[in-house]
Amino acid sequence: MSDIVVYGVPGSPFVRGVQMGLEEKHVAYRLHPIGGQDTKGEAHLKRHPFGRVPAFEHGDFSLYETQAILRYLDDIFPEPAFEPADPRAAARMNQIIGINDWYFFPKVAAVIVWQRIVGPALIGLKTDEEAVAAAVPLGRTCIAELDRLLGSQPFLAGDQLSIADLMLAPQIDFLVATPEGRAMVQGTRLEAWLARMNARPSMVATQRPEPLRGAA
Ligand SMILES: N[C@@H](CCC(=O)N[C@@H](CS)C(=O)NCC(=O)O)C(=O)O
Repeated sequence: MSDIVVYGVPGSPFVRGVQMGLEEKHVAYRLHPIGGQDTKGEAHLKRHPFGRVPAFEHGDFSLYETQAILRYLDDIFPEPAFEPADPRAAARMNQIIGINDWYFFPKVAAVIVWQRIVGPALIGLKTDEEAVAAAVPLGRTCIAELDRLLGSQPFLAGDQLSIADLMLAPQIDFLVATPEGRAMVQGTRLEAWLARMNARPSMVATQRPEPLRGAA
């Protein structure tokens, strides 16, 4: 059995990013599924005191925070490299991770995807239309900026797949399952990028489970 364990809610974009990293590197791992309602439970808080997913173990080494996990994987399994050697490409990758962690996930994707898909599917939530509408302007800014940074490159930080693609593809794939997300991404170069990412075996192998797969 693999000594790598990913603890996470199946389908969560951050969890999926770590799983994709392991799939891309062809490293065996075990997904220990956590229920959405169990992230703040005692057992999981011991792994992740902030009650989030993913949490990660490699033998006796435990870690949380998606980008830290992906950087660690890149250090111990160097091929294929996820961090560009070119300083400017590496800086772009880090910039895009920052956009995801500070603006795009917490203020846009988490709000719209929760209100439109996850909340209704898992707890029968009635969508708060005002919350969705309030998240759209920043969403447009994030998507416009990611589109600009992608430009005509194959991947977000240049010629090679990087941690930026691994973190953003699961987020944007989830967002475009909502009408607001589809409208934001339509007509941008991110559409073709997402199609290329969705064709990768790492994305195919880490599909969201059924209740979270459908379009809102
Ligand atoms: N900064 C964290 C963010 C992780 C995060 O927010 N994960 C979400 C799921 S995509 C989560 O755990 N949500 C559950 C909750 O808030 O209870 C990371 O990079 O791993």
